[in-house]
Amino acid sequence: SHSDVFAAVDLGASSGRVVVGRVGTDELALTEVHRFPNRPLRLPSGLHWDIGGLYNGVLDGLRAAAAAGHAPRSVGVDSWAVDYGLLDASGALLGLPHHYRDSRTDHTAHAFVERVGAAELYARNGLQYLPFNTVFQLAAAGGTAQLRSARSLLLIPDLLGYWLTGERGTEVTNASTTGLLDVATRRWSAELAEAAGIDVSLLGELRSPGERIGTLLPGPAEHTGLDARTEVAAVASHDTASAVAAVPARTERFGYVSCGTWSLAGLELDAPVTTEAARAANFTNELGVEGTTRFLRNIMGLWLAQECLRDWGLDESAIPGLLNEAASAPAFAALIDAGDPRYLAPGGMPARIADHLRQTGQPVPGDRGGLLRCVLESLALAHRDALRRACTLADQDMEVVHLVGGGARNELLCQWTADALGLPVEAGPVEATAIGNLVVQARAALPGASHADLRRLVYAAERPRRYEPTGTAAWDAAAARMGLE
Ligand code: LFR
Repeated sequence: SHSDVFAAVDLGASSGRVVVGRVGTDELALTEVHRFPNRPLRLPSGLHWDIGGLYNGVLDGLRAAAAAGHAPRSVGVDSWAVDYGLLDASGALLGLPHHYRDSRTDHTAHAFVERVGAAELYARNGLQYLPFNTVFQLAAAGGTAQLRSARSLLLIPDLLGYWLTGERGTEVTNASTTGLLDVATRRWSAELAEAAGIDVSLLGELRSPGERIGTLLPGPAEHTGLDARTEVAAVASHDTASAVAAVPARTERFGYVSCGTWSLAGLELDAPVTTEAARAANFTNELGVEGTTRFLRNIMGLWLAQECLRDWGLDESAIPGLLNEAASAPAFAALIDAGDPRYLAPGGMPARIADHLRQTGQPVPGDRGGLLRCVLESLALAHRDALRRACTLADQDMEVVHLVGGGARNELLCQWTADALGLPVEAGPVEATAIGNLVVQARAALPGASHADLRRLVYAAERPRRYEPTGTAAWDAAAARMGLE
């Protein structure tokens, strides 16, 4: 038996981490060597990512790995999707990347869809409508000095990969979230680029998960203390693609919810589904590892709860107490549509939820536990709706749901998702994204290992916790009340 060490850089909306993993034929052992906050910048020009701070966090994490004696064979970077930096002809970054929750696409995204036609757009890119898709961000940036001077566009993980290695390119799972990739050919679409008002040459050469990007530049090698021959590898650089790659499924008939700041709920398919019904239900066809399609829908996720906590001035230590209060609050007293883009922007979340409840003639919970219960029940209902619709649209069935990511720690959400669906939920791993990042790197070093083998490896190392459904009747009634499946 053979094993190797790899490093995963996993950037999330509120924190980044560097995880070292030893992966072998029957071994998967993780060590988190560094975790750092990701604090967005609110500036007069809008909401941005502190990309310099993130890059320093990456370097610090790799240095921590080297200092602890790890010598990773390669490093892989994943992050959230759609956001990008623009480079000028010399390779210099033109301004801070915008945050996908920035409001500048609020009006332009719809206008773009009207101009191109929703059906035409879906037939071309197969993506659900989300106002922040890269294609809409670029349309909103039309006429800016930055876009005029730009000679290349790099998605966040590819930008960091460029700083680490000097090599440019675009990893394809993340490219599939831009709205600029042709869903049929899986190449950049010149028509979509033109519609967005950019030259297709701005978009980098595509690379696949598992491909080599390059070796560390002298600067990063020196700063981190890693060997200059350390490779940077393309992984499934869209965090959700990495998370789905790590789903510890033992059957092909599974649904998944990658549950953290967002809940991404859907199926892994061999081919995209771009029917009119799929478009009307706002399902997306993003790319996964091994040429698979991630047929899923975005649901607001734990963002709803995180933003309530922030508004109340509470930190993570308040969560267990609040969850206890939620567990004893009245059931199904108030429900919201957890897929509604009205919850996209930061700020004032409890008041926005209360407004929504009043508008729909529902009582507003009188305490925090009640509001949290409203959020979690609404999320469980949204998971049910998305997964049931995905099965209908793709003509598949499902016998188990894998819930991975930070949400797997939330016992109420896992149990309620099982109850709502009337299916067992297997919860975990919490660090699915980092694990997916690592196993994709390891794949090259484990000849003959199939994707199913890697999933079994994850299952053995991080045995999920199983939640059996305890009765769906009340959930059927709640779903009917909300007009959901
Ligand atoms: C999850 C995620 C989602 C994507 C959203 C914005 O972290 O990557 O898949 O829709 O963030 O990029």
